[in-house]
Amino acid sequence: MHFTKAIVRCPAASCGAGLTTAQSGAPDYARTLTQFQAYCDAFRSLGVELIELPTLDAFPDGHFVEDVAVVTAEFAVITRPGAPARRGEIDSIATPLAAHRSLLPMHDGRLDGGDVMQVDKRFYIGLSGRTDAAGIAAFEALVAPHGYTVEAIPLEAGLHLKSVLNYLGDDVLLVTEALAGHRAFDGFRRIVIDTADEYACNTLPVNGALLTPAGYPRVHEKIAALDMPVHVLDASEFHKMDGGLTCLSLRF
Ligand code: CIR
Repeated sequence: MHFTKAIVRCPAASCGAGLTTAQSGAPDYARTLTQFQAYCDAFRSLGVELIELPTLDAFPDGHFVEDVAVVTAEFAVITRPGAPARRGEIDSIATPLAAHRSLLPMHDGRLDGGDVMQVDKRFYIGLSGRTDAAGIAAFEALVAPHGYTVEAIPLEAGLHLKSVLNYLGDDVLLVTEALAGHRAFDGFRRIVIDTADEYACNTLPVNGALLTPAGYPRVHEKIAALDMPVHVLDASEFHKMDGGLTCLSLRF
């Protein structure tokens, strides 16, 4: 899919107070902003116009905009984030999205956009600590009338499905060892990455290029075989917040 726009939100000074399981110390705010700007520059260089939302000091995870909405060619689902502390973020995403898509708000269950991987008209949704069966059912009820199908993928590890699995286009998946053998992915060409490199599984395709985190040479070598331009981005501060490159934008 060719993206013309992406919604991003600059991290707030409070970002170090967000949820995280990573035990790698507090993010450095100046470095966070530098890494965020490099991320935005990569999008612009790939022809994507950015819609930049104001910082949300009251929501330290508010820059992970991917979790509060799922945007398709026809509509945008407004999710019910699994972490109660993040639920208030939806109010500030609905208005900017309404200018571009009709909105389908979820009213039941829990679901984070980071658990939703779209491949054409099919959604693979992680059943995770953030997304439950009721959330997946509520999501399916919203998207099925538009011709989309849904498959739940139980997760044993990882925050979100897209922490361990991403679709790079042309039937190619980047997937960790743990999930590579799942029968749902039999029909795909799978690039399997070691558990030690899991963070780089969160590699994001944008308009024929790949955005991937710095520090994972084994993954860089594997994706080089796809013959797509690769933008290696320092994401160390977002890693400390349990966030990756996909979480920082909503593309459409
Ligand atoms: C959280 O725990 O909700 C944030 N600190 C990280 C969210 C990352 N989002 C994503 O992977 N889609």
